[in-house]
Amino acid sequence: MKHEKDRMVHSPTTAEMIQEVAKQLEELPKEERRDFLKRGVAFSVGAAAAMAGAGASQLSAEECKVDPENLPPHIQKWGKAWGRDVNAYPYGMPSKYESNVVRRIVPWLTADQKASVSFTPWQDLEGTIVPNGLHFVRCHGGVVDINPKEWRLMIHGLVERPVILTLEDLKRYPSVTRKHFFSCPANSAMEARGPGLNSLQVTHGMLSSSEYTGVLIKTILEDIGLKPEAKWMFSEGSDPASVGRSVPIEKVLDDAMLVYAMNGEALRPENGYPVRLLLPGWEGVIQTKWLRRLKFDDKAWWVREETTKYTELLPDGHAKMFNWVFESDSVITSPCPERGWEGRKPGPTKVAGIAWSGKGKITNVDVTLDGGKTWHEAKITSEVLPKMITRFEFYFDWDGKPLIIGSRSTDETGYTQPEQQQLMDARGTEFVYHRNAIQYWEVKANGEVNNVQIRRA
Ligand SMILES: Nc1nc2c(c(=O)[nH]1)N[C@H]1C(S)=C(S)[C@@H](COP(=O)(O)O)O[C@H]1N2
Ligand SMILES: [Mo]
Repeated sequence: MKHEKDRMVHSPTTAEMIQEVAKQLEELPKEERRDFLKRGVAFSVGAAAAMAGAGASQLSAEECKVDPENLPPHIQKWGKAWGRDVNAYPYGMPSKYESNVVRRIVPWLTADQKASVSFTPWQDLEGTIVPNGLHFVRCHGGVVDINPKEWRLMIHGLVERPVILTLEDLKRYPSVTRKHFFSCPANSAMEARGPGLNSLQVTHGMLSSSEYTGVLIKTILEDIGLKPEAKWMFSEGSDPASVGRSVPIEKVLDDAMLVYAMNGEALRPENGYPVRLLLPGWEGVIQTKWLRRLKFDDKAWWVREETTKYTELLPDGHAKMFNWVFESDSVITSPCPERGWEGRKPGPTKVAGIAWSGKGKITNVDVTLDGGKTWHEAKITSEVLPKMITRFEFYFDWDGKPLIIGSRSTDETGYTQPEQQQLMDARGTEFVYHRNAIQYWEVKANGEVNNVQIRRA
């Protein structure tokens, strides 16, 4: 790629996005306009909220004030009186000073807030585990509440002994506990054709990671017997959307899990309580929540979510189906549009981020400060586990001049993340899912950080 001729493409401003909606509106048939208009109005509010929301705090001015009398060497005010009762919050809550660390939605993105998505705030997270209350939520029919005593899992089709399991039955099987990232294939989909919103929470917030506890499906199949003709497993949810998908038997017998706990506690309702399917490293849509049925057969089911949806339209007009696995990906989380370097002095500094691959371990992460002309090896700062978030940092002396920063990860298959231009050359302009191109942030001299893309001129 010739960098001298590259150009930088910016994230649109709110005004530009509203104009774009107005233009699309004109092109719509009249009947459809009214519906779209409703979304258009929300669009402007949402775009602004998505960009500004992250900095907003729910604290009063008094609570945010820094009183010099309350700094060392003075005895600080919280050291002069009794604190709260130890069990004031039987289920503990983060500090009130962290009340802006929440999931967020983009209101105009979906027609309602039930078939919708709420994004993980990576700009505020450290380490490799996403707390349960911040795991992204993607639903096609809303969140349902299931009484665990009424939960049943039917396993049938090409098995020797069909069963209907209770939660207690499931928990009697030997369990495993494993850490994995979890992502919707639409993570970064808004970046597929150009920079989307100016927000890390939106560009990469359909990604989370957890320590999962559950039972390998292989373990259950060893007990009930899988017939040799079985080549596929159909998994079905019990919510109104159900979101059934066909899973090839190789994956089922490798590391597919029936998960009942996340980060030490029961799954949250949003994530499929009491039991969800987990297919480590694979796209989220195939990992059925609120599971009710597993059926084994010798062929796939060709359901909606694997034929008309979640396929990739290629330049030659063919659609790629069954595109399950995530390739190597990464993003710089600090700085990012929500957490810029405003007010920062030149000098020793660092950029930090996350990398992940559905194909195994991350072996290497490089960081660029000049829009991809030169790359420097980053330091891995966390455990390196297969199909799991890996943390990296890169240290340098910032001279206070503008930068275009980005990261690219390589996984144990030797595959390295592509540039956006390479991805578009290979996949055309109609793809939206599995967008794993290098994410660039522009850092201005005043510290402001913007979502940009580098394209061949
Ligand atoms: N039953 C059911 N399973 C489902 C869904 C759903 O709406 N219903 N959404 C799917 C999609 S598209 C994704 S990305 C993941 C989201 O899981 P999460 O909400 O725990 O992040 O669940 C998948 N499994
Ligand atoms: Mo998804």
